[in-house]
Amino acid sequence: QTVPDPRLVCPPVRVEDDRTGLNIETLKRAFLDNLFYIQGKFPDIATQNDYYMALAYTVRDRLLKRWLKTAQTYTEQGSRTVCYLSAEFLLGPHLGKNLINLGIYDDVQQAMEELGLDLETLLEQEEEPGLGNGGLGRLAACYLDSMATLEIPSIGYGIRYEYGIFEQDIRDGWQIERSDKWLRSGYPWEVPRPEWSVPVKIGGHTEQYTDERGRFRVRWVPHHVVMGVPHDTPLLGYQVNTANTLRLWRAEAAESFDFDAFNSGDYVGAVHEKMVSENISKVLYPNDNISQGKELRLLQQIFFVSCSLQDMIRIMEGQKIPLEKFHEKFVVQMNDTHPAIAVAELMRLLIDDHCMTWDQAWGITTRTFAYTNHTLLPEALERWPIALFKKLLPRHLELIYEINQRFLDDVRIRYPEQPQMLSQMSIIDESGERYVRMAHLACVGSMAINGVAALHTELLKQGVLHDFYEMYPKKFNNKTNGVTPRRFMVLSNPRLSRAITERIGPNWVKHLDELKKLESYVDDPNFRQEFRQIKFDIKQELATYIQQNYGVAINPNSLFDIQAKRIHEYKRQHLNALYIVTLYNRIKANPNIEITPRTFLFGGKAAPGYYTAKLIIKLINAIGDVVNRDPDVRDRLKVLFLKDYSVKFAQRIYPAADLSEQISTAGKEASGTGNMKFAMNGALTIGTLDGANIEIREEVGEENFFLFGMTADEVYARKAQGYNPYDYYQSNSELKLAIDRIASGFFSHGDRKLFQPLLDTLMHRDDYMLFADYQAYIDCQDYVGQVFQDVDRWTRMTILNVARMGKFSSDRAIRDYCEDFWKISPVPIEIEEYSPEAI
Ligand code: BZD
Repeated sequence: QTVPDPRLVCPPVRVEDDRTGLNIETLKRAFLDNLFYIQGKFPDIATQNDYYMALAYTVRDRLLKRWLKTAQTYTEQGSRTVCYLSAEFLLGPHLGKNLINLGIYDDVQQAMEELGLDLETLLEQEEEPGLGNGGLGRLAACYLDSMATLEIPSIGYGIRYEYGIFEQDIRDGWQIERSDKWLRSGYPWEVPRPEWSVPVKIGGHTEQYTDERGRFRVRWVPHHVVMGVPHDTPLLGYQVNTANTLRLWRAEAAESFDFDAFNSGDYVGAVHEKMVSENISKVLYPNDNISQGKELRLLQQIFFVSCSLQDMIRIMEGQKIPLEKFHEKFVVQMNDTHPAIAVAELMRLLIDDHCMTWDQAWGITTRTFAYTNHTLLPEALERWPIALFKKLLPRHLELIYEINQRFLDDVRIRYPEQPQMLSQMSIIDESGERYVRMAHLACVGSMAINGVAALHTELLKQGVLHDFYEMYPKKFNNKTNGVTPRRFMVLSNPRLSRAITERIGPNWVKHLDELKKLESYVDDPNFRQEFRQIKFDIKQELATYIQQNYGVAINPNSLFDIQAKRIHEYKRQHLNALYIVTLYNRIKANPNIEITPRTFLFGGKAAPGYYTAKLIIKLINAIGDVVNRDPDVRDRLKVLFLKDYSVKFAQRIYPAADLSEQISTAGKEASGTGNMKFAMNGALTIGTLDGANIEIREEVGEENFFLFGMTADEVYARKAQGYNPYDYYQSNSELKLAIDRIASGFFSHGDRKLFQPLLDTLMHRDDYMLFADYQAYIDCQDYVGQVFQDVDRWTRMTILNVARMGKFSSDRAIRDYCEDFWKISPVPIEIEEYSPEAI
């Protein structure tokens, strides 16, 4: 390496220059400069998108020094680093978050105002990268935010899908999907790094050979090679200089591979192969909690995992750290089993490419990985047919067989008299067609395993991962989820945040436990009044938005009852719908009945191939169409399905809620995180004893939580007894009336067939036990309606909810991971202050 000319090294960046300065005049100048030089526009012909882009570049410029300095510090110090491997990152818009984290939101707002522009409008322009389905992807994004804020060296690794989660439209009450072109107007937040591209082998076969030193080796001769090109996004922490990296891989054809085909004249064939390679990062699979055993999905997994592990090895080589210390340099957290092939891939890299022995490689591997499980649902557990594995990843299959053989030897020693343990715990499922069980691979290859809420971790230990818990009890450790208060309070609810800061100071944003101090204001009439006023104003804004976009008038004084999350039978949006029909029936039977006026709002996407979920959307819309128009209802009920729920839209929804619906069948929702976001914004929860609801209730106090329904144990017991939903239908008159009204075609223009599939499932199977919980839910909802009338009591409950949500900050979760699994401490980043002499 040549030594660079010292004058070329790191030009001194003045804090006050146009690319770094944070004062209003500098911001304005920089903005106009970017509008001219990057967007190529004079202000008078610029579009709102041009303005957004100019502002985004202005803000990005201000991240760069922190970003590069962060990378440089980690390199110089050889810092131990968390690599968070996730097939999904649901980031949400960057601009607002970066303004908050840089501490320049208000100044930029003023700068824009002085230029005649409205910051809110510009923020609206940003198209969010929808690179995730729901909770799992959003959790990854919250964790990256907390790691940056806590100054923890980390890299997020994932896939740069060209098409993220589809856009949802509603036509005639049905969901229709449109492809999401999030890159269409340019994406200013990323920097491609083609110089760090890596090859990924696919298919082919393996060969044995003896190397020059007489060692027995295996060589993988792939069918073809795909290149992964990293695209980096800086993620700045809150009020720190740390800006960590999210590195997403885009698939590209390898040049060498096209070469032969080009030369032999098969131009079209060569281009076709190029297309096939690029398909790998083309589209996000739109299923949440369902595993689709598709070839392309397995390709996506090996693709981003192999790229990421090779990248880690490159980083170690750059820092001159010997590969034997891989597990000291990195801890690799696997977000569910989607990256679990990493266990075999790291073994392959260490043994085949870096000549390590099995024992050495296995020692490193099992000290490197940790595995987070996000679901108990059997349909979500990933298993890949052996034939598919062999076709795409022949070398990995050999390695997995070897890992399994050695593992089963341990099992045999541990359980000498129990041969069934071998088939139960094997990484290979041999009960019928043979499969690779990815959760088993993850458990065997990891030093730590966690569920995402206390109940979930317990159920994992008792159920799906019971055998692994018996064998390795010390690996298991619960990590209850958390969410970032920067996005879900400061950014999405600035008024509430200001009111809080005025009372208890600003530290709560980084130390959410400090919200406790609000408890002393629970009887303060000023605070109570302000708290109510804020909620009312936000509800009114949402009402205006709904009037403008849906043409439906809603009453901001009504109880805003919101269920916003993916549509899934286990989440039971249709139980909510049954309550609405029940209320409607009561009104029809007695038009003068007293009921608390309510606005029922729903949001969420259904997987495109999940018919029942789509039918639930149709049902909600069908009920809304009738109820919203019926003069007997007299505006006491409104029902709306808000389309295209996204992170951006969620930020508007959480602050507007009075009631948060968290009504999954107990034992089915691993944690939930929406439950936390609603409660932090002063909504009360109606919920079952499921996932993190249990812990939320513990924190806020049972008197401040609307609990109903069976416990997980009761659910299992009832199933074991032989559950017959039809008995409930016959013996509960309100339930029967609700079901019969839907069945009669009342909500479907007389069509009695439309909802029959849904009703049949409920009456004869009811896997998620809506009927068993129906009466408890109705009673609880009626009680909510009463309590809402008692304004003082309600206000008190909501303030206490906010004050007691400290535990659910993702900062707490990340601290727990750091202490228990990762053994990493903060690395502060110093930025030299501006000093004129230095220039
Ligand atoms: O993960 C969710 C769980 O359902 C929630 O209970 C939990 O709070 C969050 C975060 O831990 N799981 C998912 O979101 N899962 C998926 O999106 C998914 C996607 C692809 C394949 C399988 C599952």
